[in-house]
Amino acid sequence: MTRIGHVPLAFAELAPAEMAARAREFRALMTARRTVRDFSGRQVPRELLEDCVMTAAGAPSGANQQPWTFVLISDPATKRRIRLAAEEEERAFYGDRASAEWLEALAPLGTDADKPFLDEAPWLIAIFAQRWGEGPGGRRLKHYYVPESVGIATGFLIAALHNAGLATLTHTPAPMGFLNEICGRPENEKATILLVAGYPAEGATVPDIRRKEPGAVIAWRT
Ligand code: IYR
Repeated sequence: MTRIGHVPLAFAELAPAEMAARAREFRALMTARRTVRDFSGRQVPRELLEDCVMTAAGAPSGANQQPWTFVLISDPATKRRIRLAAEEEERAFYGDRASAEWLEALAPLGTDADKPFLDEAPWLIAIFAQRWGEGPGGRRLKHYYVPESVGIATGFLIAALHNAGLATLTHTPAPMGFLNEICGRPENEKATILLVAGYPAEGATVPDIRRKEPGAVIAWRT
């Protein structure tokens, strides 16, 4: 395979004061993001979702293979099927699959097997990681750094949705194989996260959590 052509980088240098201000503002914006579990049924236009997803699709990926598929679901019947299938898995998880240690870690958040947000929120985004793709002549093309790439894209997506004024929840029913069937995705794709997006319900509350201090998350070697 030949090297692809190169084009000039579009880079607009900012004044240092502007850089500092933007870093601060973005920190404040993103720190204010909270995982929401109570969603309103208010509609959200699909164009908003498309812009946010295309922000995610611009994330860096291993060998630029862009190994992701985002399934955008607003159809009530499909959301209901997903809710029912997820709650079945969750009942097994909270019933006997999860270790006592795991349940203890979750207890402060007060989560349980009921997932009403899966059919109340206007949008579900099922994020699929493509373990392999299609190469020349329909041959199987191995993808590299798939979990890292899809994780980065998911971070972009959560940031984009928050920036657009939407509440989000990262939901991970396990196992998630049922999403392939409901979303009609092929076997090379593995569901990684089911992202719930919409407006928060009126009066929604969130756990009173604290973020770790800089000293606990940063190790400087200057
Ligand atoms: N998937 C389950 C359990 C769960 C696990 C973790 I780790 C969380 O941070 C939250 C929930 C559920 O969605 O309830």
